Amino acid sequence: IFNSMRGRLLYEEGISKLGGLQGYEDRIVRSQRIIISACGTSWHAGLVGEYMLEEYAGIPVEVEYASEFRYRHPIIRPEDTVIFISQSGETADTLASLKEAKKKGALCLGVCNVVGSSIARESNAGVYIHAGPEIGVASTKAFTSQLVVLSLITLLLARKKNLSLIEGQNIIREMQSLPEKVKKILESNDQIEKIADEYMSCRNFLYLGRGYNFPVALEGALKLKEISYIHAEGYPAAEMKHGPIALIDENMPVVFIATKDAVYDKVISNIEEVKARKGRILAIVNEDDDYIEKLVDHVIRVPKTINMLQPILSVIPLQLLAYHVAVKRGLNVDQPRNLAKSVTV
Ligand code: F1P
Repeated sequence: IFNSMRGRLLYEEGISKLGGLQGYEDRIVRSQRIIISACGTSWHAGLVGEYMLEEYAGIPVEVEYASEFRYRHPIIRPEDTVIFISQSGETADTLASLKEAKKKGALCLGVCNVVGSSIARESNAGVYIHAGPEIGVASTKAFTSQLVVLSLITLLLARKKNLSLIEGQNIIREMQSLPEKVKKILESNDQIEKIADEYMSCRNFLYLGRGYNFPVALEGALKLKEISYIHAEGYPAAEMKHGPIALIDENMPVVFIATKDAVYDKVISNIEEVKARKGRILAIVNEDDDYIEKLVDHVIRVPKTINMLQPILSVIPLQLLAYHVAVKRGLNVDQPRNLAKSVTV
């Protein structure tokens, strides 16, 4: 009994971090669909959100680039909930798409970092991610914090639908173990720096992942582009066959996010396809993975967690890789050329 009480408290403590949604939970659960609108890194977080909300909360989700959503005359109904994700809370396209959805009567929720920002103020309700100030232009800790908040929103809704208390508690426990696991990844910093030496002169990269790791591939590629000015493409690993495979040769590094999840075996076949074409492969794998190491040029290990939370861990080595490559190329990682902290026009 004690354990179950503690578990319940643990669960409620996790969900209580979402105070900004109080009073709106039932309305969100009744939504016919959830739309997520965002730009850049925040859009990638939204994609992970889509995967977890559909898997656990059973509500159909669409993820929209705010810059398209605001202009394309989308169908938005009063029964929809639209979540706007923005680190700065000031991104012009995201703010404009929020105003559009509000006009059409949808419930508008903000997931922002900057307290009191425009998107936070315009939303009907929302959650601050409280990641602290992002010093550099490129979003890093905001991404992982957005994923944590989206996981909590997923849990809140899933619990109101059909997730068992035990399963909910297990997910919260896993979330609580994340800080220790992140620390372990940071211990690989020196190893990642050495790997960066080998790849810093490459001109093109391909990042591939499936399932929850597909948005991580997109985000890894974006970080490299933003701060290292190296061309990088993120793709769902299986889509490789529909075009990008033509690019693969010994000069084309391919970064696989290949943690042990439901699609692990499929990712291994994709790795084999790249290997057969002499691609150079760097793989992000779980600590206990001794198989992929034999197939690829380099591995970086991350601790295992449940599939929906794995992106929070898998993205960190990719952020570090982009950072080290940029520093080695003599670039200013905090102020990349042409980029603005908040894109307000
Ligand atoms: C969106 C974003 C960031 C990116 C850069 C430009 O910002 O695309 O993801 O790293 O800073 O803006 P936001 O809406 O999340 O503030």
